[in-house]
Amino acid sequence: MNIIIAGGDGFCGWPTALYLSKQGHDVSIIDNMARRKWDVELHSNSITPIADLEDRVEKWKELTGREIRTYEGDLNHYDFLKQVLVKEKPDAFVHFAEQRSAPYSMIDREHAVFTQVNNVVGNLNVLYGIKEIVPDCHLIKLGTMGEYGTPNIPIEEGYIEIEHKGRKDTLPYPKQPGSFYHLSKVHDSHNIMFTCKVWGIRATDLNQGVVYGLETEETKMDPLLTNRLDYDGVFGTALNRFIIQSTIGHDLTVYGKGGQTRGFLNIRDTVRCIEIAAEHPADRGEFRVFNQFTEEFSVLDLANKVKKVAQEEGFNTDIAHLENPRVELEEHYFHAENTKLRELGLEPHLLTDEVIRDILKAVMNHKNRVIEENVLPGVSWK
Ligand code: NAD
Ligand code: USQ
Repeated sequence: MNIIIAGGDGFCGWPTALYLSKQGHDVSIIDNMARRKWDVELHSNSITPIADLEDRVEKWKELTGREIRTYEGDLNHYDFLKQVLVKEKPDAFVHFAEQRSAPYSMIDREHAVFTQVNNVVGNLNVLYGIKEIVPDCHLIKLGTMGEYGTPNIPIEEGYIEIEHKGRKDTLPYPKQPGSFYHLSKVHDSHNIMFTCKVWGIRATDLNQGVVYGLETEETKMDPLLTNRLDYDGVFGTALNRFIIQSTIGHDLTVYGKGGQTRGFLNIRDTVRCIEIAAEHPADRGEFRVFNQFTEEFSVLDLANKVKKVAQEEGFNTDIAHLENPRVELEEHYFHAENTKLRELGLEPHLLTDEVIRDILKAVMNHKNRVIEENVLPGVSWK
C-alpha cells in the first residue's frame, strides 16, 4: 500500500512511518518541521537528542534497504500538498500533522488562532486534495479522546443512539472539549463527516488518548532513529512527564486533586492501530470513528505508579498537588468504549511496572538535557 504519513517527523508519526515501512508498505512523509521550531520558540527540547529527518531516513535505508521519501512542506500550502498527492497517489493518508498541545493553544489569542488555522485549514486542504486528486484514498485522521470531554455517561465510539420524544436516532456523540486545541479536533471531525456525506470521502477518525512511551522496535535500531520525547509544561504529557520528573528529583506535578481520568496507550499500540485502520479501510462515504486507547487512569493513579517504580530504582520521589492551571473537572465519572480496534486485532501493551521502569531507564541516559525551568506548567486557562 502507498501510505503518506503527514506529521511523520513527530512523536507518533516517526515510529509509525518506520513500522509501516518495515511491514512492507511504500511510505512517504510530509512534515513542515514546525514542531522543531516550537521548541526553539519555547526554549525547550526533546529529552532525547533527535536527528534531522534526512539523516533519520538515510539511516533507515542503510539498515533495512527500505526507502522513505520525504516532502518538507506545510499542509496549509495547497499547491505543495497537491503536488505530493499527484506524485504519490496514496492509498491511505495518515494525518498526524497538527499543533497538538492544549497549553500551547491557550497561551494567548495568537496561539489559539494559529492552532485552529493550522489544524482546521490543513485538514480541510487534505479533504480537498483527496477529493480532487485521489478520491479513493482512505483518510486516517488523528482525533483525540478529549473531543468528548468528561460527560457523566459512558462515552461511545463516535455515535450514540438517542431516544427523544418518542423518536430514535443514531447521532454524533456530544462534544465538550477542554481547550482551543481540542476544539480544533472537533472542528476537523465535523468537516470530515460532512465531506464523507457530500463527496463520498472514506475516513477513519481515531480518537486517541494520551500516548506514553518512547521507543518502538524500529526506533531502537539505532540512536539516529530515536524518537522525540517531550517533558516540558507545554508539550509534555502526563505519564511521560512524571517519569522524567522522577529522574531529575522533581516532585511529580499533579494538577489539583488528580482525579482527572483519561484514556492512555503505549506508543507501540499507536503504530499498530494505524496499521489496523489502514488494512481495514472505511467504505466510500463512511465516517468511521474508533476510540484509540487501551486503559483508563486518573492522573493521581499514574503519579502513584511512577512514584513506586522510581522509589524501587532508588529515587526519592514525591507527589506535589499544584494549583490546576487548567479549567477541568478534578473528580468525575469516566468510562469510554474502546472495543472496535481490539475487534480488528489490537493486542494492547498494558502499563506494568516494567514498562514504566524501561521508559525510566531510557530517559535516565539523557536527564542532563532537561531544562528545569521548563518543567512547571506556565500556561493558565484563565
Ligand atoms: P508532534 O507535534 O510530535 O508531531 C506532529 C508533527 O506534525 C510535527 O512533526 C509537526 O512538525 C508536524 N506539523 C504540524 N503542523 C503541520 C502542518 N501544518 N504541515 C505539515 N506538518 C505539520 O505530535 P504527536 O504527539 O506526534 O501527535 C500527532 C497527532 O496525534 C496530532 O494530531 C495529535 O493531535 C494526535 N494525538 C497525539 C497524542 C499524544 O499523546 N501525543 C494523543 C492523542 C492524539
Ligand atoms: N496533568 C497533570 N500534570 C501534568 C500534566 C498534565 O495533572 O504535569 C493533567 C492535565 O491537567 C489533564 C491530564 O493530566 O487533566 C492530561 O493532560 P496531558 O497534558 O497529558 O494531555 P492533554 O493536554 O489532554 O493532551 C495530550 C496530547 C494531545 C492529545 C490528548 C489526548 O498533547 O495531543 O489530544 O493528550 S486526550 O487527553 O485523551 O484528549
